Amino acid sequence: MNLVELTYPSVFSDYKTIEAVLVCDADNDGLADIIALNKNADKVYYWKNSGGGSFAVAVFASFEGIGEMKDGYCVDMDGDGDFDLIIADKTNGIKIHENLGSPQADSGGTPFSPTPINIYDSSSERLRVADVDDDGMVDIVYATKDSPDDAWISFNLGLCPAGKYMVRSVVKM
Ligand SMILES: [Ca+2]
Ligand SMILES: [Ca+2]
Ligand SMILES: [Ca+2]
Repeated sequence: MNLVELTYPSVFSDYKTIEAVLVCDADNDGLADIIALNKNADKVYYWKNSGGGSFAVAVFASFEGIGEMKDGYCVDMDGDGDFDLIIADKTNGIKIHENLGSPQADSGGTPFSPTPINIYDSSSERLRVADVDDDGMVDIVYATKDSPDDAWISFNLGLCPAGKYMVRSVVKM
């Protein structure tokens, strides 16, 4: 097999404190967009994929409850067909920003709600998602600084009558 060196465009540079880079089709147009979490600037950066290898200029979103972001994940938490944004924050814990389906002025033009759904309120640095209990709904597995020897799970309970999804309180492993 012959390997070739690829050239590639630089989507972002000079962002020195980005802690996590996420890729998902946030605006549901069939093209993967880029989201970066800046731990020191308290900002979520969002590059919309314009097609043909180019990306729109980043927008900078400030969400409620952001302190020092360390990790994140994009996944459809509520099963409505769009990617929601989960953030693990060293200061403020685990929060979900629901994808509302259209650009939100209060969240820098991203489709994510600026107001989070709180999952866990204390220091969290890493998270993963999986349907741990095999009920068809994605659950959140994470580590916290308060309890460094343990992993925790928040189980997704799905839609409640008000049309919002809920997550059961943490289960210590
Ligand atoms: Ca897109
Ligand atoms: Ca969703
Ligand atoms: Ca589940």
